[in-house]
Amino acid sequence: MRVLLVNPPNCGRSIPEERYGMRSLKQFFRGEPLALEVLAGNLAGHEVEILDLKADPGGLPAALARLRPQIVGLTAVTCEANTALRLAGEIKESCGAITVVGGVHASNDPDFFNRPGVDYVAAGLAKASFAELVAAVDRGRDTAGVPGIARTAPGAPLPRITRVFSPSDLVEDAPPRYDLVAAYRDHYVISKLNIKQGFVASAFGCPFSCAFCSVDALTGGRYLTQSIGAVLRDIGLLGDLPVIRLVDANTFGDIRHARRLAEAILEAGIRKHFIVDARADTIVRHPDLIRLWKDAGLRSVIIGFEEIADGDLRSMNKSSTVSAGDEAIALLHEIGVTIVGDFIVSPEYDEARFDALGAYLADRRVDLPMLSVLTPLPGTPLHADMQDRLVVRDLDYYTLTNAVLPTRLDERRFYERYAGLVTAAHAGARV
Ligand code: B12
Ligand code: SF4
Repeated sequence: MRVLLVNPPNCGRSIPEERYGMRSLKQFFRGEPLALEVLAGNLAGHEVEILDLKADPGGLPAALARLRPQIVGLTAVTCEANTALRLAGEIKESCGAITVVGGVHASNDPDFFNRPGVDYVAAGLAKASFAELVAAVDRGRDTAGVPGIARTAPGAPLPRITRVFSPSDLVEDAPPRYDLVAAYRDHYVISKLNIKQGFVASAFGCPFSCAFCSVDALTGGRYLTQSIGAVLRDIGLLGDLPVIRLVDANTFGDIRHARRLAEAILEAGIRKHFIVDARADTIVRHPDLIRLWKDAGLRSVIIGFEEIADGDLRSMNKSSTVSAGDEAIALLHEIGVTIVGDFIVSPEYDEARFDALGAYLADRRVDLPMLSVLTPLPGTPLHADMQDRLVVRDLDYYTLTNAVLPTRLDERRFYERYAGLVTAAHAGARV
């Protein structure tokens, strides 16, 4: 079959820009669409292309005309959901292809895509299930029974999507098709540093369940690791790229696996810089692991500090503490690993809480603080708790840089304080 996999363009809207002319809060990130490369890897025997509209925003008509796809798969996070829906409608109208939407938003809020223009919704890791769907279409078989994927029924309830994810869903013997994005490779750089980076997955899901996080739905709450051999193979496939971002939600969620991976990188003589996501409490509990990873090339750790008071961390079900954050910062500086720190600014913040976060950031040596606004993302426990309080429901604004809940401060003042923190954080950035 001819299959086109589409990464939506950078999208999402900005309230501070639209209402108050503040441009500094709009973020545009780019990186290779590993999800689509992974899906393509398991479609041997089919003619597959990847279209990255983040790198080539006007590329859709030409790709449709060239490939004349029979199936088009779209990926989308929440702020891309409206765009994916619109693209699916345009694609169907233009070439009549079967459209399938998957990814973070489809996994957390599959009903959203139960609309005209979308034929199937895939939930969770879909490397195996998407290949099963494509094979069923190819052979003219019934497509209703593929676990993990539902046929849409606009106007009627979407059938319940069930699939119990297991290591077999990783289909490890089929590597990601990095070659399919070769034409876009120059776009995949770490912004500001202009260093090329490649993405590799070493694990999926997370053993924790923070209330605001939408990762749970991707694996049905399980934490699944890729075999060491598969991770080394994927690093090798990326050739001479100097930086490897392990895009796992939590790279050190299984300490034994994380240790074996670092040892294997050292034994194989791989000389790369690695960027990983890790929790502060894990770093504090396992300093030897972090030292081992430093030897293996660890350059930066992305840590979700989230909040600066233990009560707030508890209410987010973060299962970590402010002091663990402080200890992790000290340890990483001692070892010589830079820290990218994620912080969540609540719309509930008043002047005093903004002051407190500003003082914390000025005091702690987080090399690059990343500040997002607390956003109840559909499908998360936070959304279940707060959906009645939402004042913005248009998913275009769910970029994590807009207040979709009421602000305690006057709204303009909230964004002024938020923008002030972001500017200060980036001015002092050391990554
Ligand atoms: C790498 C990454 C990016 C990259 C690349 C994404 C891309 N497609 O271009 C970049 C840097 C561009 C990016 C950008 C953003 N990101 Co991001 N990103 C990630 C990260 C770290 C890893 C994703 C990944 O590659 N995983 C590995 C692949 C193999 O797994 P996967 O994506 O889950 O794909 C599997 C399944 O989901 C499914 N699947 C996925 N797509 C499809 C499509 C089809 C057709 C099918 C059948 C199946 C399917 O099958 C895949 C293989 O098993 C995740 C966190 C995480 N660890 O999940 C956040 C994450 C996805 N990002 C997030 C966010 C918020 C953003 C931004 C909005 C940030 C911002 N403020 O701007 C932007 C969105 C884009 C924009 N507006 O500019 C959130 C999404 C939350 C949500 N519900 O929306 C996450 C979960 C992190 C978080 N903070 O919680 N991101
Ligand atoms: S530790 Fe990180 S990845 Fe895991 S649930 Fe919490 S926020 Fe999500």
